[in-house]
Amino acid sequence: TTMATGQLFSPTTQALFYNYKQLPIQRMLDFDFLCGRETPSVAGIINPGAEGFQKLFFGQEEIAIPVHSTIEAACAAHPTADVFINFASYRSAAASSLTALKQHTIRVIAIIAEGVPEADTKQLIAYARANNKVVIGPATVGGIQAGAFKIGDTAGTIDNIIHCKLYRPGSVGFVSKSGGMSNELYNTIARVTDGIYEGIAIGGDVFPGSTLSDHVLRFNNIPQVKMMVVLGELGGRDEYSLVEALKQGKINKPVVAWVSGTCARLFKSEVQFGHAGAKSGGEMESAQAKNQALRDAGAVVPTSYEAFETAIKETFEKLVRAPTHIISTISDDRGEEPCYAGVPMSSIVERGYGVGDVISLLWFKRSLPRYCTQFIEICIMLCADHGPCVSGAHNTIVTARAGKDLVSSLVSGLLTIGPRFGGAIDDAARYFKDAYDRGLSPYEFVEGMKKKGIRVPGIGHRIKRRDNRDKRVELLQQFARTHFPSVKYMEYAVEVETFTLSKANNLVLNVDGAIGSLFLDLLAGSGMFTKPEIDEIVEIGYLNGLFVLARAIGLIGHTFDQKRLKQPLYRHPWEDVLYTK
Ligand code: Q5B
Repeated sequence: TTMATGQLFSPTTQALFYNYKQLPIQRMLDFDFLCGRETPSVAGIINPGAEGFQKLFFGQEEIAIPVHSTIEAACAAHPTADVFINFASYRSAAASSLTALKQHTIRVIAIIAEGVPEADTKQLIAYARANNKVVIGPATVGGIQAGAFKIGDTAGTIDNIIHCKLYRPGSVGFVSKSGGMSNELYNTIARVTDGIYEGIAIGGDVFPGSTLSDHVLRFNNIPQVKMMVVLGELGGRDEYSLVEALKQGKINKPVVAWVSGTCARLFKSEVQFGHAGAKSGGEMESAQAKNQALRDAGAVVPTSYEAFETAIKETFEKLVRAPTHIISTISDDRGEEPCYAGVPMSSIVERGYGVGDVISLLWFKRSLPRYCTQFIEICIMLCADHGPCVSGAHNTIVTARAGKDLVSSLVSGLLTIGPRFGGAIDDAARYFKDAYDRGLSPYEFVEGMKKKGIRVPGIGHRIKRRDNRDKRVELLQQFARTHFPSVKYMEYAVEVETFTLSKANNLVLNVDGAIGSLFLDLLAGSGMFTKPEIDEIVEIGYLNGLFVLARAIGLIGHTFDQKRLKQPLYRHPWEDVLYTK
């Protein structure tokens, strides 16, 4: 990065101060001391015709700063002082600035004087540009890099510097035409952001040595600067070069801008405001036109100066509070060890937790009593497999025999889980809960479902019959009767089964129906869930997850089994297909 496009100052930057002005120099040194700088930021003073030392304070200590009679002598004596702060009057400012610019040790000059002839300034600008040097001003208070370096009177008294937190860097790059208003903005920016990184007042002349856009482009290259605030003013076209830079996509950090002087329209004739440059020449140079152009180019431009603070605040908050794209509430892997619902891995192991506990943490976001986690584990164990002939295992076997990998074989089996095969638990819970809670008799419930043309979920099985009951259902019921405080939903499901069995032998309460009704008892009887939580669990449908998880164990087993047996590609036999028209 060249100097003109990057950092101007650092906490070790030193300046030469032209014309002995005690107050601004002392303020620079006070700032240095406040920031904890090791060296004073003023290396030497140039006082034409005088030589010697000037005594000033650096904290409580008095220091002697060398005084030189010429710019050349000062530069020779302080070759590392690369900033030239020019407090000359408007009469001699241009000549002394040009001499300073010509010294190879000087990189940046700040010209404080107001009223420097425009032709002279233009010459300075041309020289500076050609030699990759930066001119701040004329007609400026200067600028500041928070916590590092301050030009002259910038930011006023020490109290104000503390108040505006300028003793340490923030992340806002600020550039203003007006020096007085920059003080105001240092305050505002400190209130609504983490503070200023660097603030520059370019000065109120028609031809500033460096422009608003020069500094915004420079800030854009400084990593510590996260956003820019620009305060322009009516008159001149400087803001349009910023508009151009924005339009050309040269600036990728947010710019909040305001061009002051919107009140100029209230006057019948053209008004010259405080700055030489601050007069509205034509419509293009009006504050309104420049605000609109900046807004159109993508800057954040408020509707009034009063709304400037809010615009800065909101832009900053968007930066620091970047909206997240994912919310997660069940686990956290950022600490020393992962946590499930706040429980660290080590406690899970130390406390001898089982997979039922892990499921209760990750699915239900709480530790459930032992009988509940044991019930979950029994569900997982009992549903892990049901032989090779069921839909899921069949698909997995066919896929494994087609030479596919574990994950493909597994998911091809899992994909069959649904309303008919294994995935009826949620619907069983929904319908049983609704019927029981509404006080429907089994007859009313089953006949009501029939009228609607819906098969009762959890009822019916392909091979299980009244005289060949499903052992898994019995085991689950036994466990629940022994350990659950209440099994009212299960009893209801059994009454429903008694009724359906009176219609057909195969309409037994199946494993899905048993788990669905028993889980309702677990949710209602454990005292661990509120009514709305139970409704949400049933509505979202957590319980098919138990079958999916369990059967994955069996499907993985079937995949390994087929691979172990080196089974060839499966082809269904013709004899088993009815070919018909
Ligand atoms: N009928 C399970 O049917 C099956 C009726 C019904 C009213 C019912 C069927 C069903 C609800 C869904 C359900 C989970 C498709 C089952 C599981 C895991 C598994 C699997 C394994 C494992 C079986 C005969 C007559 C017809 C039907 C009527 C049947 N079910 N009426 N409500 N629920 N159930 N699924 O044998 O008058 O002749 O037209 O959809 O809970 O998947 O091991 O295999 O661990 O892997 O094909 O246990 O019950 O009976 O279709 O021939 O019907 O009964 O309307 O009446 P089937 P169908 P009609 S556990």
